[in-house]
Amino acid sequence: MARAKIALIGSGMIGGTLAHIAAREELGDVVLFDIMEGTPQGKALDIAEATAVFGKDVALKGANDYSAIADADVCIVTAGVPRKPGMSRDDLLGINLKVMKAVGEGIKQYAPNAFVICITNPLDAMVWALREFSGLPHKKVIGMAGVLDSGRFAYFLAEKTGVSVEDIHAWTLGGHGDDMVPMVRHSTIGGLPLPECVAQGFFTQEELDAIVKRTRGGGGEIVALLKTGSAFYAPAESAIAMAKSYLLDKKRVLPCAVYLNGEYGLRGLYVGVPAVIGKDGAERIIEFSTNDEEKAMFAKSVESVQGLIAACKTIDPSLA
Ligand code: A3D
Repeated sequence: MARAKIALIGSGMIGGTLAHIAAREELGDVVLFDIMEGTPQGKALDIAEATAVFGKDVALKGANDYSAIADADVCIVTAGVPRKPGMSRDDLLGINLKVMKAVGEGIKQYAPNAFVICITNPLDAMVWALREFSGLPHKKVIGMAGVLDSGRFAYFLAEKTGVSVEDIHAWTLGGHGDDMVPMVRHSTIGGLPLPECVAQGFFTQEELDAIVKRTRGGGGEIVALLKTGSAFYAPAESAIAMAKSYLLDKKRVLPCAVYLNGEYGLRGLYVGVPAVIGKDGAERIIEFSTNDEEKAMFAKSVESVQGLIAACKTIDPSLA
């Protein structure tokens, strides 16, 4: 059987890291694409040379022409610009929307059967626009944010309690903004919901509130430290987990930005919820029960996403 083909559209910090992980995990042959001449070729050659050291048989290639992504099984999109200190994700909308148009058209022409994972910010609006521009089925175009945000939440809980990250299941829903919704009641340490962890003395309510706040601002914390860009190791790992679930038909339940068609009482937009990822893409959406407080937080987060989609339609009337 032929090896899977993974196209990385955008070969910057996340794109390069994705290529490295995909090669090390022998997930498939990798094509790095970028508008910058030399960058994708250089990164592809560098990692290809490393395959001889880590002993994995995959081919890597760099390209500046969309024909190189032909018949890709998976496309992971990071093309665009990241945040710098002082910027919000929403400040990227105008410039990255134009990039999504070019990328969507490239995927439509050369890789219409691919499973597409968008990472470009502002995530929920960009994955919506990318789906519109590409015309691919909604189930085959999803956004990466929830795995990262939930990973940050789980890491902070592990750091606080000393419990293995493997035994912590944390969930964040909603849009990938600072008003994302960490689902405290549905997140568990060794199966114990977080409110019960407070009752059992793992941490105080104040400490839990501080972890929730830090999770919401997790992206900004890294931007402030790096100064020249945003997080890339954890975002790349998160997208690889999603790609792997698709390629190996693992049917993992992962929080992803997926297209809602009535679930959570919403229609016609992308927002972060738990979804089963398998060979058909986002195969099923899981609906968490929500109390009044969670409903209100989710609604606020969704409102921000709706505002960004409306802005996309104003900037590019073809989307209206
Ligand atoms: P960066 O290292 O700047 O890489 C972006 C790459 O895109 C650069 O190599 C550019 O040359 C390239 N590019 C620009 N325009 C085009 C185009 N039209 N076609 C093809 N390539 C193009 O950024 P990065 O890798 O750090 O981040 C990429 C994106 O991911 C940014 O928008 C970030 O904001 C976003 N991001 C999202 C998350 C989420 O959790 C959703 C996390 C971290 C970063």
